Amino acid sequence: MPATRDVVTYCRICPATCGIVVTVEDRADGAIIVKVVGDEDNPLTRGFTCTKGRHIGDLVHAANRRRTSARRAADGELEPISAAQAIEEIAARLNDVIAGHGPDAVALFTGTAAAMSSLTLPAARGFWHTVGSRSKYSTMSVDQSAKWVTEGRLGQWAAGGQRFADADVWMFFGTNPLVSMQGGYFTGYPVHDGVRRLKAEVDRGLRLVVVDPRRTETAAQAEVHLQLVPGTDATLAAGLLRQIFADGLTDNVFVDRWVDGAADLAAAVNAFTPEVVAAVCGVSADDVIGAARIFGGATSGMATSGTGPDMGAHANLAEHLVQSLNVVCGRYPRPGDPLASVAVLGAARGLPAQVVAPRREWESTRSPVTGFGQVHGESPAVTLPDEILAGSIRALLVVGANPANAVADSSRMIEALASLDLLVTIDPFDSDTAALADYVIAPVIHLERPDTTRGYEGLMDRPFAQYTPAVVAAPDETIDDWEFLLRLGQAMGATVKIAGREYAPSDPVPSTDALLASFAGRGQVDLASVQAAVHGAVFDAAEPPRATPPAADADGRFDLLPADVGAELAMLSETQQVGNPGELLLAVRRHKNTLNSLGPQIETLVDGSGNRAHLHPRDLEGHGLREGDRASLSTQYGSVEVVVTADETLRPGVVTLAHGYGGSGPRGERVGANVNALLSGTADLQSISAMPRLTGVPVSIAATTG
Ligand SMILES: Nc1nc2c(c(=O)[nH]1)N[C@H]1C(S)=C(S)[C@@H](COP(=O)(O)OP(=O)(O)OC[C@H]3O[C@@H](n4cnc5c(=O)[nH]c(N)nc54)[C@H](O)[C@@H]3O)O[C@H]1N2
Ligand SMILES: Nc1nc2c(c(=O)[nH]1)N[C@H]1C(S)=C(S)[C@@H](COP(=O)(O)OP(=O)(O)OC[C@H]3O[C@@H](n4cnc5c(=O)[nH]c(N)nc54)[C@H](O)[C@@H]3O)O[C@H]1N2
Ligand code: SF4
Ligand SMILES: [Mo]
Repeated sequence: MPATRDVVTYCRICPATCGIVVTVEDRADGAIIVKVVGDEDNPLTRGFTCTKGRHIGDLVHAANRRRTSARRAADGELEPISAAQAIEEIAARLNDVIAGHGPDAVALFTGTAAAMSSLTLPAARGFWHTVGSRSKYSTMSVDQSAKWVTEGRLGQWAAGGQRFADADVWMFFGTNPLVSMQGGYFTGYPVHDGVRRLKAEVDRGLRLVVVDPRRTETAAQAEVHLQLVPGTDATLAAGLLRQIFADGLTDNVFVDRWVDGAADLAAAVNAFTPEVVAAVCGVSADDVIGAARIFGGATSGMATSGTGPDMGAHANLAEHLVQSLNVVCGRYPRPGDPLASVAVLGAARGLPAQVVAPRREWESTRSPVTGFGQVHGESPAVTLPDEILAGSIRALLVVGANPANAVADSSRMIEALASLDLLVTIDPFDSDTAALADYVIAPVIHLERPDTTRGYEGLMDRPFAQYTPAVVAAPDETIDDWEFLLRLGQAMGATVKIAGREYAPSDPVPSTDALLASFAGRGQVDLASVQAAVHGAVFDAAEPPRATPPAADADGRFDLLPADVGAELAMLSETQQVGNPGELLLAVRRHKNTLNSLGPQIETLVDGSGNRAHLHPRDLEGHGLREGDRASLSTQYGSVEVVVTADETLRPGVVTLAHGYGGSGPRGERVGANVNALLSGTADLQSISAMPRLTGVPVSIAATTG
């Protein structure tokens, strides 16, 4: 029997950071992960895992995992190259681009995998600062950019949101945390051990309202489920606001002190009667009234949203109105209240209970090529092809992202990426983006690196921290993301600042552990104490950060109805219709076994049938389709072939097809259809954010003959 050992660590596929115990077999040719189970002794996640976590070894050891970096040769094929050589060559080429066209001609694109190691984003920020380019992109602009737009138009509460654990009510718009582990972006919803946490809170008496076209795992727990037509959230939220105003359920003391435009908003939503909402959204008028009363009648608890409302026809308006529910009801921490997130390895900061006034940075940062400005210092991902094709961006560095797959109108993105002077991606798999790249850097992946939970403290409501050593050694020729970024900056001749320290070109590169220590340098608990708690620990000694009193001169106010929001709302009340009656609408959704484009290439996670289109059984029958049939799914922009499956949880008339498929599988074949081949990257873009329409998109389906 070969020797095995158990290593206590946590999964780093998604931000739920489930504690796991990994059984490793030490073989002559290296260590192999043979088993993964949930760590019952992890005080935060208590043994919870999902299938992806239990198959994390299949990702680490996947046959098609990239173990050596590669350079595109003259014949178009990728040839092996050492990371050190690649860094030298890339640095020289980036410096050439900057010398010829200025720093903005070099762009950075970060994605979800960049957030799964606590050092990658700090390193990317440090590298980016040295390049000095303003061309920054991330997947946030094809995800929930409406949240950033809303902060910019409505304002935000400096002390963040209320805590889930103390709430009387919670209203989820278009998020299914029991699958996605999300529940709203950086709100008080606990993503850790979320399945049991949600149930425990409902058992305690939390009143749950879910707004979702699918009877999701989360909706099944709700007191009221508003199963709306996708893309109609703005109308629904306007109706909820109308009812709350009509019933006098607003927090008038809060509104008087901190809010402008309440009377204007009340007038603007007046047309959205329960009957109008019922007709547009396809829900019952009584449920609209009931949901408004449950929310407005409570003393605490928030309305939070996920991707659903932020990917539809009126994404920015919908998000503005969802957040307005919190504003008019004053659902924010007051001085002395504990904040929704904690700090253990991070610095404890009390935050003031006051409004950060709206700031419309996009108005002063418009691109001469696209006319769109920046939101949170980022340009919209769908506009990247325009910048590339106009010649304003010539080199792109992709970190933990797969833009060739993830962005609407994938063929347009692919055409643009292929025309770059230089495309570099750091990716353990041959993603659609890697297939176009001049250099593909092979990174160390999760279980091969030491790490801490420092990067996820913003999502935790208890003062938990965990350190993990590397569970297995990384393949010799791989390089960690942070190290690649640091070395690249140094090779370009720059001093790079990461996690509070500066590294000049000739400085030695620190170890990952040394960098983790400097990243935890301002924490409430020292790294050594965290390292001593193998399963992670809740550090009760760490004071929960609390909301502090507002500054004496705090004069920021929420703006409920700025002119552009008012104009969109007026337009909405005139054109309240998404699609035509009887038409099928495509909606976004996530599945348990895949995380964006991670999963389809792993046979233990996804069976060979590829990306299945889900339809209500009645819709299958109505289109002459049966379970497992092949069909072509088409929009006015494109067509893909899918296998259909019956799904009773869907609202009739809704079709779901997950994103992330369509890349190459273990044998290089395409796995499933890419939904972004059906979506436009130029039509129906949201104002300000250029967010493409990904949900509530009319589709047709027909059996594939022959
Ligand atoms: N297993 C798994 N987990 C993931 C991911 C994954 O791919 N797989 N991805 C991660 C990422 S990158 C993100 S951003 C988060 C996202 O986290 P969530 O936003 O929670 O994602 P979903 O689980 O897809 O939930 C979105 C819900 O919106 C509903 N919906 C669709 N259209 C509409 C609409 O127009 N209005 C409303 N109200 N609802 C609508 C869908 O039915 C679905 O239930 O998940 C993260 N976690
Ligand atoms: N139509 C449609 N499109 C969508 C969505 C939708 O719902 N519908 N959802 C959108 C959303 S919310 C998001 S966030 C985006 C997702 O967009 P992306 O973040 O671009 O998608 P991922 O597939 O998660 O890409 C992550 C890449 O990182 C690689 N990777 C994994 N581990 C590591 C690592 O340790 N280091 C490095 N360097 N790379 C690693 C993976 O192999 C993968 O290629 O897609 C968006 N696109
Ligand atoms: S939910 Fe699944 S993928 Fe996310 S951390 Fe837990 S085990 Fe990993
Ligand atoms: Mo996302």
